[in-house]
Amino acid sequence: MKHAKSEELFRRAEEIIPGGVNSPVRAFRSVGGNPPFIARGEGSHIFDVDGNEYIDYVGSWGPLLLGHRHPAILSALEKALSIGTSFGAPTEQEVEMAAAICDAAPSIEMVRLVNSGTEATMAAIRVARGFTGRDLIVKFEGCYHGHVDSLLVKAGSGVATLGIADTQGVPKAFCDTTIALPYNSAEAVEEAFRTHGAQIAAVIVEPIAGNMGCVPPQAGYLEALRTITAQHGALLIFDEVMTGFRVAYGGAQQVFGIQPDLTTLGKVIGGGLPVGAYGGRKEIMRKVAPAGPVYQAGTLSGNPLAVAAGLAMLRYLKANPEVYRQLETRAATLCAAAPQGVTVNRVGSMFTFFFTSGPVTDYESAKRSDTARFGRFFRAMLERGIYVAPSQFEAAFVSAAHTEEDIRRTAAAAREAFNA
Ligand code: KE4
Repeated sequence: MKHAKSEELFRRAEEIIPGGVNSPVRAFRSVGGNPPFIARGEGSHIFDVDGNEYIDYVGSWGPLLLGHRHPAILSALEKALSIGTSFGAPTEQEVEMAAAICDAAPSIEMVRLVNSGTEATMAAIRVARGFTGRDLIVKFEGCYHGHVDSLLVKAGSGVATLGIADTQGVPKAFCDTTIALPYNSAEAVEEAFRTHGAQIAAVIVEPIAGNMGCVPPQAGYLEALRTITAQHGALLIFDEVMTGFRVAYGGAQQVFGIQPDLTTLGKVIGGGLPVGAYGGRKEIMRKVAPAGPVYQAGTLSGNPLAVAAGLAMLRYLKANPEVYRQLETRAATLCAAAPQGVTVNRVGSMFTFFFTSGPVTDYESAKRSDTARFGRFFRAMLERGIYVAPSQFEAAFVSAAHTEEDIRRTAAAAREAFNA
């Protein structure tokens, strides 16, 4: 494959954008080589500026559950464009969007739209602190909840990818309000609450971790979090930015039958445009300004174009539930291609090939993966026209646009690339 134009663009980009990218994981730092610059997407494929074509398993890191340029999303956007781009005032479709989110998840009785997953988690922990009057937050090693100052402690995703112990620029005092525990250990949570229970405002968790690579909750784990937080008067926050509307229409909380107190959403609910959301029980959400004393705001929150795309996505998924069965089937077929010695974790259409004999149940076991071998696998797949997540510590995604032929081609490429 030729990459001359991408290489030239990357050289220019590195001069005027940190690392040449607008989000660290896009820079390919942990897998080697420089990223192709994307010219366009169509369905399950993307095309770079040098004319190379790839089957895309990143899907904008999760939002594109229906693939690139789905007609339902495009027509909603064209219609929205005909009335304007932004008003900074309430619109009818924001009410429809709130109703669609509340309809999908019974635990969400009231919801606020924001512009990213980071804003959603930042607001959710602030509301939890305001509601409980407590300061401490429990998170889990390897989980990533966006670049919220106090949550960038032992975080996953780009932080794990770059091997940054913890980011600079966050005052120790902020980190001291966060208790980071191993994922999938109920005992660690029980111990933390025995010691700090009266000061813990909330536990925030990826109900299916995606940011250390895909790591499902072990049997009973989420139930234990629900029981322990309720016992101690702390809130349980499900960060479903990645899992929301992906693993089921009702998200991971539907799959596992757990009702959190607050849920954060993003990615899929924007249909590829910037939308985040946080919501939960009315008695909690009524704390949010202007209804209550917890302040949170946003110039473009509920933006008409973003909400149009998101609402079209949610309405399409509600009307076509068979999408989830297709996602399951396609992803299961693809993951069956993994050889001995590679641990595959998958829930629905989110998956990770860990280059370790496994099992991978938490951040420590994920970090035992051979990241150099993952890098060789990634580059071999890219050369074969397959674009998986450029990090061992990320999830990859199958979309409803991926065809049986896509899966067959990808499995064939993987069988060669696993031994690169
Ligand atoms: P954003 O602020 O990037 O919209 O959302 C932050 C976030 C919050 N919670 C979860 C569970 C998330 O997965 C994310 C963002 N995910 C990463 C990929 N694993 C975004 C990709 C990137 O940082 O470029």
